[in-house]
Amino acid sequence: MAKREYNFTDIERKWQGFWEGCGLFRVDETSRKEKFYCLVMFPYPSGTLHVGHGRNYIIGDVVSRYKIMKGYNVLSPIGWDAFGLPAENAAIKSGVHPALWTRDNIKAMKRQLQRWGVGYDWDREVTSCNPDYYKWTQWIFLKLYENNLAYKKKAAVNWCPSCATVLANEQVVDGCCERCDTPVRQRDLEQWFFRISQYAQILLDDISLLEGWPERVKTMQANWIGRSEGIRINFTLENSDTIVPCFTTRPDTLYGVTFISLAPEHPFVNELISGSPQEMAIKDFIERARSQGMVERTAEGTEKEGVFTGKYVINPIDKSKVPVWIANYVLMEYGTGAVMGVPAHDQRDFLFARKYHLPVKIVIQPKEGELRADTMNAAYIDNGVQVNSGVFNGMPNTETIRKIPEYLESKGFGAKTVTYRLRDWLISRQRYWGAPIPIVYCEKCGTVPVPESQLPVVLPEKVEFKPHGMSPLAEVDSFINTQCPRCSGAARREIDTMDTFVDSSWYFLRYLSPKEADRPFIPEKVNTWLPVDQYIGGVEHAILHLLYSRFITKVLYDLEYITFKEPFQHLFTQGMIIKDGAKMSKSKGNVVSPDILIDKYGADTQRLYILFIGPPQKDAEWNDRGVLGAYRFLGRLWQKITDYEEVYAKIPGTDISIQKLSNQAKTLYRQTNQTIKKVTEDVETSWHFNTAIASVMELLNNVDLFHVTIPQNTEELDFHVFRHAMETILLLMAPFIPHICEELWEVMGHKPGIFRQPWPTYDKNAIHEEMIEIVIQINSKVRSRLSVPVDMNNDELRRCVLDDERIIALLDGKKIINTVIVPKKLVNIVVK
Ligand code: ANZ
Ligand code: ZN
Repeated sequence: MAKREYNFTDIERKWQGFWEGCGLFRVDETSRKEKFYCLVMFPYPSGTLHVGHGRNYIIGDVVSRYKIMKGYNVLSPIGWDAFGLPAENAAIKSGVHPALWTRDNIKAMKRQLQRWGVGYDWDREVTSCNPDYYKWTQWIFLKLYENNLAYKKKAAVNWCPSCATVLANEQVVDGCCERCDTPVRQRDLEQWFFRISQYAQILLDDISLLEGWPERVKTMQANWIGRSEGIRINFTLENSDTIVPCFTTRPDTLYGVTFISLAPEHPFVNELISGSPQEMAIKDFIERARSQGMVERTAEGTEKEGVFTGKYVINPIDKSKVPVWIANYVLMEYGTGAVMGVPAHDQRDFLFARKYHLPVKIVIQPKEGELRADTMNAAYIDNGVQVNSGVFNGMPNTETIRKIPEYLESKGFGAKTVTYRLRDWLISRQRYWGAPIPIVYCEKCGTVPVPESQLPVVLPEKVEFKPHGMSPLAEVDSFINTQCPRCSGAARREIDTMDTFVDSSWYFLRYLSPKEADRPFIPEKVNTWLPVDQYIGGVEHAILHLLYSRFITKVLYDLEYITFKEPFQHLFTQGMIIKDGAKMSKSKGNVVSPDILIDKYGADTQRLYILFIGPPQKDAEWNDRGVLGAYRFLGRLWQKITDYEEVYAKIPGTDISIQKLSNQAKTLYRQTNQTIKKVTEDVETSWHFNTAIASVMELLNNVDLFHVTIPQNTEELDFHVFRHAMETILLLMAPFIPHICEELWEVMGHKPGIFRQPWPTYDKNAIHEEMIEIVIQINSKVRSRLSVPVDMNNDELRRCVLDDERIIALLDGKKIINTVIVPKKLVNIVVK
């Protein structure tokens, strides 16, 4: 018979068709098997996937296939996070409509995913830019609006003059637009917000429910929420009743205040400076500070700048007179927008004071050594003993940090408060390619939500794309002009669209009933299938996407639509694939295209290499030679199995009894069982796919040392051990390299469908370490030898020796006085 070629192109196409045909990834909702919801973050349809993206989907596929073999009812869906800026930028640049651009990209990327052989239930595909999806994104907006969790306010926003759009804080990198690098400015606009701040505490508390999340991500979530316990201390404007509260976490330093600073946006600022001879100069400074952008203003390296208002406040604790400044490093969005300046004990205040020659007053001295205000060159921020602090002198500041607030509260000079860094979620975008916000403005009725029965508010198709500040929707009269849902009078539509993070904050619910026309999701279904058992995605989403999804889940829980409090039980964040020292990106030109590699070596080679490249949680460097190594391994596997293609059918399988095996077969059988144990542990507990694969490679090396003899009858067991080793390799590797394993499984004479096989289990008796030979002496004369496992302890060994038939015969009629054991060598029985 002609040698069978490893024709990966045909093989991969064949098995992809097979899985589709038998519905391997189609969920049977009537199944009684335990459910397993495996979710990969749905991709943004940017055009093409590179091998770096592939890691995410391939890892997800490994988990799904493994769980299928473990007997779970696996749900593995996919969809498209299809709204967003790039589509609109493409429209501006090349005139192609975002809808077309997106649709074509989805088509191309879908093909790529399928070529990798990653399995999804394609019947559940969701696309966030389709009206049947965004209808329900709008519904979510309405629910938030009805419950006072969506509101509109004028707010300073990050504005990119070049992209002509508002940017979220995270889109600002070093004070510049993440996309085009133009310096970001501040601008006031009426914006829609979601009141996520109301959920700050519960989002923080429930981090404790996220058992299966990486510690690092939980810490990032906690830091982003940024709970801070402190006190608002009321400073009073000199000769006035006006109170300026300052939020501080260090009330122990209150006697050290030598100035206070207001944010440039602080509402008192106008009142303070009007009529001042410095008014113009101050206004000028404020304008500059505001144009700096929030991120830059608070960055550590940014110069601390300020201006004196000419006014003073009174420190409530010692009635001292304190100058009022305006400073760039104070943000209106945090605390009270006003800070008490303690240069001796806060580094930013220290730099500020040195720059503007403000006094430095030490109120905490270290236990050892004494600081001097004129010679210190950095703030002293550690603990110590209170000085210059009236009745509190001599106390440790760890004590006054509690006592001073108690005193202030008793006098009505302040109130303890908790502040969060988490800001409300700005969801308005002055963009076309997003879900329209379902709001109408009526002269008579004011702001009116579009009733659910009128959803979706459909995005008009015919619009002009121009790179200027207004949304293209602003010019579509047929969209803007509408009827008031309340009074039927003429009204105007909101023209902002929603942040795409709103689209992605609930998509994992839609997968359970993607075609449901009357509801966003069916409660019974989501309550059965959620929380997601395993979520897989990039660490770049460790903060916002996950936080927003948690928030929306909690809102739906509170509104009693769902019964679970957290959407994602386990989270896995995979590392990036690096090429030539950098993250793969089109602009850097270091992208490795999966298509070329698949044409040349096949999908399994690429999958194997991506999984073998290193622990999946870590970044890994791409190496073209590694791909070749993976290809060669598949070649060897192919060869080893197809070499005996005709034998498998002739010699039917049989149980393996370890006692009857030759020594070399025993060794291979043991190694095979050890490999099952190792791979199962690596996949199940640590996700070390690379070491799992390495141990299978080692097993294949061991098979090479094994002399396969073609048996003449079934009694000859060695061939069965070889067969068992090869079948095990296929089963263990099936989640990683599914196509070739399916093909070879068939070559070995099985009915097609390796994923119908259970995940292999190991023979506990066979797994023991090697046997060694122990010399048995009687009265120091060698009488026998015994083969025992090396890890046998002395007691077991003694029992084993005394139970041995030959020894029993030799000892007949004699009395044992003593047994001397030299571990791993000999047992000497002393008799009389
Ligand atoms: C006086 C003081 C003395 C402070 C000292 C610190 C050390 P966290 O822990 O992050 O919550 N702060 C308050 N509001 C601010 C604002 N709007 N913009 C900028 N900074 C602000 O930080 C709380 C501290 O940050 C507060 O405590 C305040 O400075 C500053 F030795 O008050 B502290
Ligand atoms: Zn009206």
